[in-house]
Amino acid sequence: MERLLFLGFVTAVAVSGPVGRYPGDKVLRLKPDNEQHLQFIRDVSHTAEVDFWQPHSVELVTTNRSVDFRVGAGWASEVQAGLKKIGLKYEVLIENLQNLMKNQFDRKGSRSVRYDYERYHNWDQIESWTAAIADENPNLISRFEIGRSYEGRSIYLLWVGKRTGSPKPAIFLDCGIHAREWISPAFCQWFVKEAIRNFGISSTLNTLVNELDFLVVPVVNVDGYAYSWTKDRLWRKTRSRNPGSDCVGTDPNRNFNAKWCGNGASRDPCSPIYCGPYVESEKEVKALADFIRNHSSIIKAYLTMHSYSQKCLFPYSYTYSLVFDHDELNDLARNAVGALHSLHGTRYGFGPGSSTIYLAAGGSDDWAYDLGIKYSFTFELRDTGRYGFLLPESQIKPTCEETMLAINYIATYVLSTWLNPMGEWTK
Ligand code: 0X9
Ligand code: ZN
Ligand code: ZN
Repeated sequence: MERLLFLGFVTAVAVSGPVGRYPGDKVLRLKPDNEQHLQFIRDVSHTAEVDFWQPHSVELVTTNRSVDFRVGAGWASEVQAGLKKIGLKYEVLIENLQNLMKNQFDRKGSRSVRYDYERYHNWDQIESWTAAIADENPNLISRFEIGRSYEGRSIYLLWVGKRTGSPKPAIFLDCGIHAREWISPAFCQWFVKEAIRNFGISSTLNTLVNELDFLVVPVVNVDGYAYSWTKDRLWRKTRSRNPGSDCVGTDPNRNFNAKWCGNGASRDPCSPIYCGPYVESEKEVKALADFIRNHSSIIKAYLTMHSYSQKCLFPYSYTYSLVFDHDELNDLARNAVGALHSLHGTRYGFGPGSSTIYLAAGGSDDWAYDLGIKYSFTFELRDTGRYGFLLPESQIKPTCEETMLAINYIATYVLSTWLNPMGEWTK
């Protein structure tokens, strides 16, 4: 039986207002292939209004890797002229950022009571959703508050799985570590919805929900997420204040205890990849890390959802050294993205973070792996840059559907490695 979630009082709000002022701003993509190109990009990053999307910071720009960045309206023509002059070809990914944002935000306030999983939801809506879905599925879902954010918001964890009376192995899944990556929280909500929908129906997911628990944190960086809805759609970090600096926030995915503040992280509070003043300085990171440490005996896999670039990454990102389990994780990632591809033909890359994208110390996946959680993966969801962080709502469904196949694959694999032929736990 399909169970629907009704949220009596939640009406989808008409969202408008400040989402960052970006009229006339463009997003460009280019691929530097020599030192002159690199130098030009560095110069531009200091003089012009630019903001790096992929990679996230000018320090991470290298030759033979494409770069996406936003350039302010007032700088666009000058930067484009400069690029032509040095012979660095570029592509305009987004002509006018504000128009795109405006189109995505100008929607009528619908009064539907059924939770719409094919839309992005603000934090208040997601918070109500966590309460409602737990209330309506008491046999399958419990909601916990694992901590509070810097600004005092609750960080929730949904414990999803059939009650069996005995402790079950678990798969940890988090979303929304980075604020602007809206498809990520949308995926966690989709995942929970699917787990309930399939419950009782004979399906892989049903088996998984019977045998495993899924520990789902729909939004980790709740303050940043709220801020991305109200003030700046492209906010990435937390919202904690940095003493002695006007710049706000720490990159939560540089704040974990995994070669903290090493390569690919910055000590500058103004950097989008600021590692924070000390390990786990961010309350959101501390809450997540504490929970995982306290449940490390049952957590068999750690999955964290980000966007964009369509990749399935595994440790390490803090070093080029291969992990002990490299071959197994590489096979698993290959098969997971193969399953994903089978639905809509979406291509994902895979491999260790360091060699697949860039060195970036202090990430949650590396930390979880070093804690002993072997199956540790970061997903970078759709797309590859056409819309980037502004992935249209029309892509929520296909993105989530295909990603479910990858998660199912990993969960099924993890389950199989722990069960003997009698279906009993062996380790
Ligand atoms: O740089 C990141 O934190 C992630 N990419 S994102 O575009 N979503 O910001 C990649 C994380 C890979 N893992 C680690 N760096 N540990
Ligand atoms: Zn991210
Ligand atoms: Zn589809």
